[in-house]
Amino acid sequence: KSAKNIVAGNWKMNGLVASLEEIEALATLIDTSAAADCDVIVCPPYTLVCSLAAMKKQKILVGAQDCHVAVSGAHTGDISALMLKDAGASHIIVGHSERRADHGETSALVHAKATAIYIEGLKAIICIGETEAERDNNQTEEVVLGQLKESVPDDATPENTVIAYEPVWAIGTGKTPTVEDVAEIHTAIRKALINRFGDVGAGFSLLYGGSVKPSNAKELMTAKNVNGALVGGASLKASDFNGIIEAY
Ligand code: G2H
Repeated sequence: KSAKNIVAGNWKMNGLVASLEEIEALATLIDTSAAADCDVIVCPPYTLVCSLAAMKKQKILVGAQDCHVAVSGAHTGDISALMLKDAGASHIIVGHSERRADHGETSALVHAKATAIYIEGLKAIICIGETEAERDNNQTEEVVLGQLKESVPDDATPENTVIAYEPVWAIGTGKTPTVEDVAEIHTAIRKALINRFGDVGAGFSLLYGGSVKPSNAKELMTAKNVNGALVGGASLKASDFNGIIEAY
């Protein structure tokens, strides 16, 4: 695999990590010593990006969970990519299915956010994935490749973009697709990237997300065209997150 391996934690809006003491305790326990061959990224809520980055914890890259498309302006409650860069973030997740569902975010908006992220020289983690109904209707590939096409800008490169495939029905549910299913859709994503970007398409890191835990990480991570994981629930407990990092 020529793409870089990545394990990224998405803390979402979890009370367990809502205070500085808690993130310090958690971040201190994250063990990246096994991560010789992969980048470790932690994406806390906005309010903790600055504190986590200030810890300068060796080998932990800091990310955010979303951003606005604009650099600044009258957008009450929003945060720009520039602000996140200033706070110490290197990566920003965009298009997570929870944002697509809770805030009606479209692939066109995700595309605009990724562009805003590139302008600041940061890296976008662009999420795509089908719902259970779409899967039951055999529309998985059509939906996922459609979101990929519309969400990923033409100036995406393996250096500024990571793709995360997260089947919506597997998020926080404990259910996961089979390794064969993951390999099949990741291979379809890889082919679409090579068709669009040429040989460079082989270099994009493709992460699997959805109920990844230490017990299934190894198997999921060895699937064809899987270069790592985007981890929600299991990233809130250092021992679980460390177990997933060790899967590399
Ligand atoms: C999918 C994932 C993290 P979880 O949203 O992005 O969450 O691992 O809890 O299913």
